[in-house]
Parts: sequence; C-alpha cells; structure tokens
Amino acid sequence: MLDNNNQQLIAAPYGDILTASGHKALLNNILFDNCSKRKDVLDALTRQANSKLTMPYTKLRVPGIIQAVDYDMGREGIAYHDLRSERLQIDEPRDWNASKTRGGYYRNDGVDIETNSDEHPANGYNVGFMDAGEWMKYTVWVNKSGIYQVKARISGSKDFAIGKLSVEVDNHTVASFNNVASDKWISSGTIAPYKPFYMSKGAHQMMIKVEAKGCRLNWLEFISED
Ligand SMILES: [Ca+2]
Repeated sequence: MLDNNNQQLIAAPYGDILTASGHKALLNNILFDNCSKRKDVLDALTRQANSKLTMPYTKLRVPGIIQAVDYDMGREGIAYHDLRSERLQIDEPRDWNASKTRGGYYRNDGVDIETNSDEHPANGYNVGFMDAGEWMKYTVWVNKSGIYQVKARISGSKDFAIGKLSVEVDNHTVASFNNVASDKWISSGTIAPYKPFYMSKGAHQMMIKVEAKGCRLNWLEFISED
C-alpha cells in the first residue's frame, strides 16, 4: 500500500533501521504474513503488461448492493477509464498536482476514490471527481432471472454542477441518474426514459458511464420487481 501523499510504502513503526532492533522490526513488519493483502496490488504485480483481461474485485450479486468502488480489476482503458489516472513520483516536475490521480483511498489504481461518512450500506468509500467520458466496468452475478430496477446513492460535488451517470448492462443503457445541487447523499431512482428491465440468471457485464461532470457515486442497488 502506498501513501498517497509521499508515494512511499506504508509500514508499521520500526524505529531506527541503523540499529539491530530497528532492522529486525522492519524485516518482521514486511513479512508477507504481517502485510495487508491488497488484491488489486497483487493483481497489478502479477498481470501481464498488455493484458486486456478484467477480473472481479469481489463477487457482486443481483439483487443487492453494488459498491461503486468495487469495479473490476484491470488496466486503465480496460477495467476503467479515468482522465487523470497517473500516480506520478513526487520528484517529477512541479505541475504534478495538475495531472495525478485524485482521491487515493481503498484501491491503488487510477479511479478517484474518496472517503465518506454516509450511513449503511455505504462502506465508507465512493467514486468522486467524475468527469464526462470516464467509466468503470463490473462483473455482476444475477441470482435469479427476472425484472430489475436500479437505484443509486449519489451526491453532488463541491462545484454543485448537475452531473449525469448512466448504467449499462451488456452494452444496453438501463438506467440514468442526475445528482441534486447538494453534497448530501440521496437515494435516487432512474430518470426517464428508463424503466425496469430483464436480466437472466448468470454473469453479466455492468458499466457505469459518466455523461456529465458533477456527481459522486456511493453505491447502486439492483432491486427485484418480481
Ligand atoms: Ca476521475
């Protein structure tokens, strides 16, 4: 796990590495058994450089809650697209703040993830800084064939622009959402012309696309209409 401010590895305190006790403590801290296992980091470390595969970050079930931050693992442009996905070194030119990824929590890739204190079922993290043209892909597992509708837990961003998100399932748009001009979290139903839709049992690809800047997205809920 990298510290988002200085881009250095986060390690538990170990004292002075120049002393025998400090050296030993550091080596003990970085034993695999003593590290936090970040599956997206392990995926990135072991993934072939030009791989176009995506892997589920966690099993996402329909009906149910899908956290926005649980998009599939994979490269920028394959699993997600973010206009500022680079994580640059601190010693690079002074304008690095203008192009580096924002957010910096929960995952270690280029999507802009923030923390929040929204109520359950929020998990404390949301996707923010959502610019038009950005997207994330999700592998979802439908437990039962039937008719579903989607709700979104959404809020405005600091500039209070009215943004717009759309949701695609297997390349068809099934829902669309606007935020309100507030930074409060609200649960929103889809806007016209979208209505409840059919999903068959099994795996499907879901995609969240940013149509207009201004939203923050916490979670989606797929609700059975049967
Ligand atoms: Ca972004």
